[in-house]
Amino acid sequence: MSNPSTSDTPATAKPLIGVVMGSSSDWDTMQHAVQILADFGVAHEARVVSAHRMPDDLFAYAEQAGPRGLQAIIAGAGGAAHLPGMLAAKTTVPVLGVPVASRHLQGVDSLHSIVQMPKGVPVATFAIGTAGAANAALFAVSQLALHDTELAAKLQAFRVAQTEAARAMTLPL
Ligand code: RP5
Repeated sequence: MSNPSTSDTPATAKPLIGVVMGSSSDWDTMQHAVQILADFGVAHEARVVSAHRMPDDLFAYAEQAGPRGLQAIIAGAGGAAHLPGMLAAKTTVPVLGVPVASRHLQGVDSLHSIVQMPKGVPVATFAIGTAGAANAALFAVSQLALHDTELAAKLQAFRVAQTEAARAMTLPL
């Protein structure tokens, strides 16, 4: 998997989904969101936008998200994970928050930081770690698929393949 700075879809494709994270150390988790978007052929971009280390960039990204045509922002962060909430404070583009597992508190701190938004500023919050990153992307795909029949067919095929894989599971008995 490539580095975040090189994972944008081609410049000709206008990104529909923005994937942002607080640090390059979040990439191991957030690449799972990017992989899903790539698999479904959804135009996207991925970049580091740190709430605490580059707050002006965070505000600019949020303010430009709507005018740039982003349909959702998937935001992953760990620890004092203010990135998703502060993005949501500055844009009405839906923000999907992914708590990244932190070094000391295993991501429970990240989860609490992201999920406990005050009334009126929502962040859709997903599971800690790679499942949350993948599911945030699948959720974004499902929202886009409401108005894209080709994408809806791909999503249905994904679900069928997943069901077949589960049915084929065996146990070491
Ligand atoms: C957060 O701090 C990032 O989202 C990351 O999960 C965490 C640690 O960042 P690094 O110290 O690894 O850059 O802002």
